[in-house]
Amino acid sequence: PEFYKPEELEPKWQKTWEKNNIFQVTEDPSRPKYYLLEMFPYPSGRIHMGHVRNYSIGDVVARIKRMQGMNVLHPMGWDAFGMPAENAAIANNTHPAKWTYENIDYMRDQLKMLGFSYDWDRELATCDPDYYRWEQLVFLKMWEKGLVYRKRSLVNWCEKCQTVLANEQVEDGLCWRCASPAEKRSLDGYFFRITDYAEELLEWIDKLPGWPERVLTMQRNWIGKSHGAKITFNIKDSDESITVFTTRADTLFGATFMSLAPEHPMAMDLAQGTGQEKAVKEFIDKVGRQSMSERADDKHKEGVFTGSYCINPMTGKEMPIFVANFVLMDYGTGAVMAVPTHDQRDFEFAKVYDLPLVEVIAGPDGAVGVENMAEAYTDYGTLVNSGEFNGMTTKEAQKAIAEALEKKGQGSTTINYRLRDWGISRQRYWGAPIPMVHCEKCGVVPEKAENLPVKLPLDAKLPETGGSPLPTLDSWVNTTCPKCGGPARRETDTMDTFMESSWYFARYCCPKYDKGVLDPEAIKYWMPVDQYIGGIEHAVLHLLYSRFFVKVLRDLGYIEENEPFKNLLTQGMVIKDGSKMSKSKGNVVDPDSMVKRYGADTVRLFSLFAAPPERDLDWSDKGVDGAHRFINRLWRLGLAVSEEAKGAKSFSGKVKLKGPLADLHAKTHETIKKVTDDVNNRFQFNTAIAAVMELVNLISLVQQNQDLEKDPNRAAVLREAMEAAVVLISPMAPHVADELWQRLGHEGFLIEKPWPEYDEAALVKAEKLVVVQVRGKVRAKLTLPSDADDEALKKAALDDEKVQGFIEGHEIKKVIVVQGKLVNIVI
Ligand code: ANZ
Ligand code: ZN
Repeated sequence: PEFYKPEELEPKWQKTWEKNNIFQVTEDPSRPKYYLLEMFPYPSGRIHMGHVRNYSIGDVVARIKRMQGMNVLHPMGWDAFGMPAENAAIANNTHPAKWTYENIDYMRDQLKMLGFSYDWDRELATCDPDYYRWEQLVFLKMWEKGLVYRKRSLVNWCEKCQTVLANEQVEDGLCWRCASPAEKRSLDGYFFRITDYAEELLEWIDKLPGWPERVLTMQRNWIGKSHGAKITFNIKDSDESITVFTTRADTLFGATFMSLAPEHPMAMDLAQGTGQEKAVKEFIDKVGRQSMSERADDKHKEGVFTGSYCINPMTGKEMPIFVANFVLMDYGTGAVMAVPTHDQRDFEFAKVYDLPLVEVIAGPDGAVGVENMAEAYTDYGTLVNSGEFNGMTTKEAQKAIAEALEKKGQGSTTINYRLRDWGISRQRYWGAPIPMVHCEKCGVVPEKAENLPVKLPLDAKLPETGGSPLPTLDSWVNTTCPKCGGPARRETDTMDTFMESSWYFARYCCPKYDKGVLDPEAIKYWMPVDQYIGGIEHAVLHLLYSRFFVKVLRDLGYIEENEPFKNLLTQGMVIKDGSKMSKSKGNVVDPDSMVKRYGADTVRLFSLFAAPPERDLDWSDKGVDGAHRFINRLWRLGLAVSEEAKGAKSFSGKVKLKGPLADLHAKTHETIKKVTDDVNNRFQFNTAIAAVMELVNLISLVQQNQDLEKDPNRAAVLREAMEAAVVLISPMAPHVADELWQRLGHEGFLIEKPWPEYDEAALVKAEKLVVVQVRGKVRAKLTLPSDADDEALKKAALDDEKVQGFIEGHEIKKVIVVQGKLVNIVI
């Protein structure tokens, strides 16, 4: 027998596919389009199993949609800017560009080795000036439109990575990349007005039925819309006032002090002349050194009295003003009216600093009395101790109190979002330059569009200490002002790399277009992405920025779509021995060595078979062996059938079959139906593969069944079943499938063949005649499915009306089934 040799046949087919350009696509208005996209990789050096899984899932969908008659766009490229390139460059004494492009070359070969059906003609790398020049143009257009602004702000700073981190890049107070504590710094930077789009981003969440609910919820929470009120408190013995944001205006009568963020602009002023100056200054400095996680931490709630008071607009009572570390400057107004009876943080704070408690909300059991309160009552209820508002519910009072304050000019209802504007400046080298210039005379001036791209200089040498070489690179910094022509300094910050990934999917539609950001025709044809596939870890960062960016591109006239991704599939992690594969855990399985050992088809098949896409996949060597055995079996059987059915055509379905051949014919069509159902939209590749495995088992049984050797339909039925198995498995294991297809006497590539259709008539089970005897006499003849087992036969016999007439009133002693054809009832 000829052995299955993936090391020979896989490279052979990959070359043939490439030579025939079968994965290349162009816009074709006569065919429905399908845009399938997997999240592009960072060129870190090597493909890992997470990629293999992500891209295997995508490849199956791409191939099936293509076979189902769609014009499928399936591109691949590289998210190529970013810090690891700088770190690797320093460590290996090389240049980030060299490191990046070498990695790309290596990883491209790896992807090709796995046989994915990418249109490599559309490959793009975001570090290529031909890519980022258009991003720079979009930036300039956004600047013109006022969607970018510059401001000095406290930013999250990672000392280790020497860079600013976006809020989204700080997780539990730690840098998302290196997990060291995030600090704060005051820096000038560029911000995108994503908050202008908060409401629209929120509204469209309800119009994305093809996204997992989990991701939508995370985005909803991230945008964090709160209905509440702004309330203004006058400062005692002063003309000034402080405004707070509260979601609980109904508790205003219980507000007994105020808390300001340490960064609040009035914090120091309020202390002037009160004797508290030193204490307040020391406290502010101390909090400035605390990490965000310490500040958010429940155990570290602390504050200091400013020495000043404000006046409660309802009770007229004085409220001491504190500075407290748990109040954040970038939420609401940076000031909080503290209600210790109904807010737990305020309650704990009041206990420490001995501040008054006034109960204003009674629960279902009535007011409890402040002396009995062990903790704040934070639920809604009925107002007490609140003057004219007593007896109102929380809801009623929120409205009534806001209205009363509005009359006095001291408040109004408002909406607050948790979402912050997107700071995109990075003090990094390996990123897209921000196309701005600083002129002493003209200030901050945008570069002229005709001067784009502002190319990142590749002759820069990275400082050993980390950080960017750009500020000290004179040839880069010294430039002329685009406005006045005088000497000026070039911006040395680069863009957040999340910018590149926020629109790459659009550029794939026209990667070589050189007349503008996007080719309107191509964009109109391909966008939106019909199916996007990637990791859940991008639920808010990348997926929210991309949604924002498409809305910006729309408002700039580059695109008509409102949303980038119609459907989203978030695949689970690849784990081994119970934890995510990672270098630190030492449980990494390298795709290269797996492909070398088993072939790409086995690796692909296993990663699709071992779990449904959204679940975590537990890597198991036994499982890989199993997948490999299955492919070997398919191979041997495929060759045997191709030999035996050489002259035969595939079964036409026109002749009535009997016995095992009828069963195999029915099974073939059942399998086509099941696989089609499983893969279409439900992406249940694991059960689809299991169904093909069952079909292959049955083919094997029939093929070995010598009783059938004389049946004239045998070869045709075997061929029909074998061809179905090969076609159905081809999206998962394309190399072996194309080879067997050829061995079965066909030309061409399966991806170019239509997806098989099942014959409804064939699904009707083959039948057999069963004879029922009672006391040795034939009493009934039953027609039953040919695969009915002994138990089913017994039951059918005993349930039969005629038979029941003969056994009624008798005790049944025994029921014997003979050779699956005869039921003998002994009474
Ligand atoms: C008074 C009050 C009484 C509050 C009460 C709550 C309960 P969400 O729902 O997340 O929007 N707050 C406002 N600005 C803050 C800031 N910069 N830092 C920390 N906390 C701040 O939360 C809104 C509530 O969070 C506001 O309502 C305010 O406390 C607090 F019984 O005001 B509340
Ligand atoms: Zn100038």
